[in-house]
Amino acid sequence: MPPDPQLNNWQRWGATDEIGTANLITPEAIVHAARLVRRGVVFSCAAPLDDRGPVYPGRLPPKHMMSVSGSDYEAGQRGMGSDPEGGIKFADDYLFAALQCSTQWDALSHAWYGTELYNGFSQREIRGTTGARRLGIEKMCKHFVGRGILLDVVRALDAGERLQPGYAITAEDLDRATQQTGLSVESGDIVLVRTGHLPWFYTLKDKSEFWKGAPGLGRSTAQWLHDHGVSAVALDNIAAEVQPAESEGGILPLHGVLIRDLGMTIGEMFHLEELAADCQKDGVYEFLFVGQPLRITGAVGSPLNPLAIK
Ligand code: UVW
Repeated sequence: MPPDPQLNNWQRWGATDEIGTANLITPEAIVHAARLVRRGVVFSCAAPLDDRGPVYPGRLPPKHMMSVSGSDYEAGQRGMGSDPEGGIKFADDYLFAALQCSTQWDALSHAWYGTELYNGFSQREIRGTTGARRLGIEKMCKHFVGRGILLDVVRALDAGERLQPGYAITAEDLDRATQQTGLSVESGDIVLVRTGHLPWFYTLKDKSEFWKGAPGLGRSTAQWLHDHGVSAVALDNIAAEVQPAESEGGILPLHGVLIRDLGMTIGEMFHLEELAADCQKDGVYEFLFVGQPLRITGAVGSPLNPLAIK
């Protein structure tokens, strides 16, 4: 997809900006979002972070490992840090995981085309040794607290349990889903788009089915997200955008437009089922959204446990 000059945020927040559309979340927007908490109910939009979930081809599944467990004590070994006098005991563990696993944010240093990242930073800023010197995920450590809005495209299109693999969500679909909420998408909103695709993975016996395609954002949604001043967009699919890509788009072309051209952070593999069921029940599709990445220096992505609070 050739770059579209209408779809570009470079220099909008200055030459040194590293947070892109997160700038759209103003203090006023955060105060407004906090006031949306009425019932005190909290929804986790995280999929389980374990080796049973989907992993993008080419990445390893996350591996959680115990270094000190109850079994060690049963076997007569004393765990690291435990009390030699027989008091306190500790269990310890490790996680070996791609930072693009499970529910994740793609940092603004995760995807680009040509030789420049968002805001014109050189691809040389992403070092093989120390990671991203610019646009690392740690720059987002206090962003993505704001008003969340769920656009349930599955429901809006009356699509049953999920959108079909390969379905490209259009700007009109987003309008329809927005209409269904009775709200409008405002500048600074964090928009969660439900496809129903991720839950399907867990029901499949033959997981290869899952990799034949995915519903997701189509080309026309980039302009829509830009026009509405969306600060971040997250979906319950593998790569946010539709797969395979629409014609002549190359692979994952929206990553280039959203991340590199607009500086918009993308969320993938969000778990939206409980939140969607609740929104359908009480008719309230807006909430306080709290979704910080881990503050990993120089990382180009991060798993997270996003919360929707109503
Ligand atoms: C790739 O990085 C290829 O995809 P994603 O951003 O969906 O993890």
